[in-house]
Amino acid sequence: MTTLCYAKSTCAIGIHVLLEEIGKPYELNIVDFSKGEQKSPEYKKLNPKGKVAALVRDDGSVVTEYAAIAMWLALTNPDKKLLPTDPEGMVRTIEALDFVVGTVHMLSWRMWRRPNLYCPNPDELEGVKSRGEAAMLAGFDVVDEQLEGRQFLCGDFSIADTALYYTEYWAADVAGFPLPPNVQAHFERMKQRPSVQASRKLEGVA
Ligand SMILES: N[C@@H](CCC(=O)N[C@@H](CS)C(=O)NCC(=O)O)C(=O)O
Repeated sequence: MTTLCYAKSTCAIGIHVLLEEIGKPYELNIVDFSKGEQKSPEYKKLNPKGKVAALVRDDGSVVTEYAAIAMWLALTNPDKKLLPTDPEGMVRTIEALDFVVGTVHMLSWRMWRRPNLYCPNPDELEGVKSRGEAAMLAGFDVVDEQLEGRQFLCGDFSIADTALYYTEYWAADVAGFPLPPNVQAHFERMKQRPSVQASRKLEGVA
């Protein structure tokens, strides 16, 4: 059965939301970061990168990287309309998703969350965190403009919105950063979806 390698408070949250949107049976392989399981030889046999999310497909093959997993799920479940089929719609969706994953998550949040990976000097950690926070909020400002007059990032709900949701969750619920108005409204809209409610239940947040 399709299995999502998942750890709490990680970007795998967004893939979990997608699996809930699709509604087909799946399993979770909970990877316990507090025990370092993501770097264990056993897990690295599944994903040599030692990261989540990773999706084990029905044939046992593994897909990693948020965009690739999300595209796979969207393309193999076309009835769920998670990715536009016209070239312009598709490219705009990937553009929005990649900005969230590549910039808001990887180049901003990660710096705030794990400043020690960027700087060995303990005296400079707070400065690194501040730069990560500023970069994340600047990223949300870009997203805020894109959301002006829209319910979802690319008009209709898509895989890009699930990526935005996990970064909103981190910013608002984990870090307590203020979200700009359109992003906050998107976050509230996402929390109305049963898929996101299932995610929040798993994460243990209201
Ligand atoms: N570029 C990857 C990023 C995956 C990633 O960084 N995952 C983090 C959790 S959000 C992780 O597994 N980190 C484990 C570690 O660094 O030890 C993707 O798009 O899926």
